[in-house]
Amino acid sequence: MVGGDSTGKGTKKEIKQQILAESAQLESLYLNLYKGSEVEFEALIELMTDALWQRRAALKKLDLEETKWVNSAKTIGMMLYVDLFAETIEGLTEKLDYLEALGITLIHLMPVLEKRVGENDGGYAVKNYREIDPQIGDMAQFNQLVSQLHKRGIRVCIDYVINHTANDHEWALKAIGGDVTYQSYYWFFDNEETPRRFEKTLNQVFPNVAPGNFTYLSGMDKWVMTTFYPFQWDLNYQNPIVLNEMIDILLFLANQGVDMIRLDAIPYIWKAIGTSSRNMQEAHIILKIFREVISICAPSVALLGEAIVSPETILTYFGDASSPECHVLYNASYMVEIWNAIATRDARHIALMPHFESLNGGNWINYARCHDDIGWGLDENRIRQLGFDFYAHKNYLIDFYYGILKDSFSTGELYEYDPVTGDARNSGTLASLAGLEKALATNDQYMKELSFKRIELIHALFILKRGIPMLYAGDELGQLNNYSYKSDVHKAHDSRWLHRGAHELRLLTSGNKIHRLVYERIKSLIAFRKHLLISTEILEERLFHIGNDRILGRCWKVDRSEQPYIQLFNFSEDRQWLHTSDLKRNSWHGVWVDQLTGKEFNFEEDTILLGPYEYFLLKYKK
Ligand code: OTU
Repeated sequence: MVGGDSTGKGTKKEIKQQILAESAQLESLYLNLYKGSEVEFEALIELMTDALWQRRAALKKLDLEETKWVNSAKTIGMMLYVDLFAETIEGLTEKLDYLEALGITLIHLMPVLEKRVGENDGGYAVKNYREIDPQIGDMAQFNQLVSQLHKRGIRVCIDYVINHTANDHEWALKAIGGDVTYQSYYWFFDNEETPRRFEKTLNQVFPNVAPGNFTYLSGMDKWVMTTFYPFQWDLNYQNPIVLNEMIDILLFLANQGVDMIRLDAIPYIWKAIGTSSRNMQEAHIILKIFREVISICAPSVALLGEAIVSPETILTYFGDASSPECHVLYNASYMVEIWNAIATRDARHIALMPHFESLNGGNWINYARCHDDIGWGLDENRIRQLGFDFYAHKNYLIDFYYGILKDSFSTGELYEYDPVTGDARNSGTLASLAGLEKALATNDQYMKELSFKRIELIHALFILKRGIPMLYAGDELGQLNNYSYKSDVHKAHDSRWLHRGAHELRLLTSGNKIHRLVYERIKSLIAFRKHLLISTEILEERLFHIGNDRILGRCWKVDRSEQPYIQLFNFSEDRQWLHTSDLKRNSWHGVWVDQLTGKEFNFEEDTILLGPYEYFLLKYKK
């Protein structure tokens, strides 16, 4: 990194020299992607120089630590919408005690930048990347918030929607006005011929709510590429000026003091006719360029890539030996398999997952729910290997979480249902999907207890896992589905709003007491993780075989301890026994203590009993 001296700023010329001295890799990536674009590369160096010149001394001091915090086992995240959580930035400032008491050390504030007027995909259609959305506050308040969070030891992540802008972004408006320079920022076509050729090999992200990948603009009599909603115009990264603009904004955001930037929809950023236009090699080069720029100009800022694709493909976004890409990625496959195993009570869906170690010093984010739907990105081969028909199995999960199966405890909705193929994704809050909504509606004590245990188990599965646990605000209170979106014209067609209700803090004091119990339990799980890992890191995590398919076995190797920590999770509402031979096979003998409850287990006895949805974290005693 450069600018290591946090006191002396150096002249602009010196800063440029420092950047040039470190930009060999950047230059080769850039000029390989954009042949003959020496002028644009020179412009990139200039804008980087400006950004580094403007970077505050306090941030440069943080830069000396680089992104070490990303790998700390003490990092616990929560993602939230500012407006849903606290209406405004000021409102959020007043709720910081709540987040701190819960033990959160990283908050992901979902789209905070000025969004499109009217329908805006929950803020993922950005009108202006340099302003905070006026409905929640302004940049001065945001900067204040960041420094208050930092004082409390809480890091901040914001979204950067890089694949598209809103159609009321300044560039789009200029393009509509006939400015060809800005038309070249997007994918414009005079007629439908090229879009048709493109469509032959493209998939659809929103086949129901936004079919097709192109939108006809009648006022201009032109077509524009819109992979997501028609008001989200895909940026054209084949134009190096677009990349320069987007890097300029990246550094502007980094200079606001945020610690992490979530790059939205990275698999989509490079398009080429005759291809799927997803996960293209050039998309990786662009991410490598982002990473080089960040490590030169703001090395304490981590890039979180959002790629919800197959696990093998997600992994590639950590980069390769030649150069790194994202620091952090979502462990989407683990999320899907949690729900798969919960519905089927079959731990093998997780137990048989291949191990994907994060690369290039990066880390995974583990989570169960977020603001999006659950897309069933299952591993077809593994499902077949377990003896199930893949399509029947997937349909079972879809119907199970829709709640229409007789034995389903779940209350959810379909998302992007395709009546022709029967394919769909599912929406719903963690608690409703885990059975709390049905249990409360029927006031069945047994179902209430089971759903409580399920909610706890699901949280334990990702809080007690190597990586960064990320909670979705509201889940810590066992919040239920919110159906009010159905009466809002901008939302009714998009069932993801089912799990985007306002944060119901009142549940702590009023309403069914089960919400308070959920909150207390999750709070203690977070505290437990932090306490357990206070002076140690998880060096290695692996799954081990257990003869009982209802039980998942996982262990951690931690430093300063010869014996690992052993985790056992029961995925069933029935009691389950496991033979201690499944443990002794790994050379684990003697007496072990559950760190959560203090309960002791002697591996010399024949079996170990786990109650409904019970889980243990065992440490060797003697
Ligand atoms: C993301 O999700 C956001 O998380 C969504 O809230 C946005 O609507 C969307 O981008 C557009 O900005 O398809 O169903 O592989 O899965 O980018 C959610 C990545 C999505 C995609 C992901 C996208």
